[in-house]
Amino acid sequence: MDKRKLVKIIGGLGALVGFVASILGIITFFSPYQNIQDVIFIYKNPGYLKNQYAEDDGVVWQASFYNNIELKDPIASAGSIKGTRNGLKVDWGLKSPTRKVNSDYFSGIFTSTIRFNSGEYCFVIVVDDGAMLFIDGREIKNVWWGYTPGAIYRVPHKLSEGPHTIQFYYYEKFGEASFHLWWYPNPGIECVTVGHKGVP
Ligand SMILES: [Ca+2]
Repeated sequence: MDKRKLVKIIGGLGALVGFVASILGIITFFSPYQNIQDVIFIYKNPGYLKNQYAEDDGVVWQASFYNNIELKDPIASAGSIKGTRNGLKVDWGLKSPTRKVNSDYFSGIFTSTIRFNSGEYCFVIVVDDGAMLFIDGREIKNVWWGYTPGAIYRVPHKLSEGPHTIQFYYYEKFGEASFHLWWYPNPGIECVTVGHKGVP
């Protein structure tokens, strides 16, 4: 093969790779997910998000709110909040959670004791602005650093058969306020710990 032909072929392949990479980049940019692996995972599992957002059979969580972002006493408001089938999802938008709580610069602790089958679970957090997750008093996820648009934080965690106490610490600095914590059993390779505070 002459040299010019070879250069043309290599150039063509390079352009193709560049084209595919930019298409993937554009899809990722416009999707609500953090990276291309998330986009591919959701694409391959079309029922996944629908199942995770199911609102039936929610359990009750105890909630306490503070008018600061450090969970510092006194409690400004306390009550209960209904969760989803496999987690807790709230979206306060620009509003405050209750009449006695700020619409910005507030924090809250959400606690529930939930019965699990034994096995490994993937705990997933989407949060605006920051959160920490404790299971049976042990910190398993810490993303207490501020809102990262599109970020989905995951952590695999093994549980024994029976009730376990789930505690979700949350804070809102300003703008929109929302979080979604959920879990599913038997996670695959998509469930890896990234973005833990102090362990990037
Ligand atoms: Ca916010």
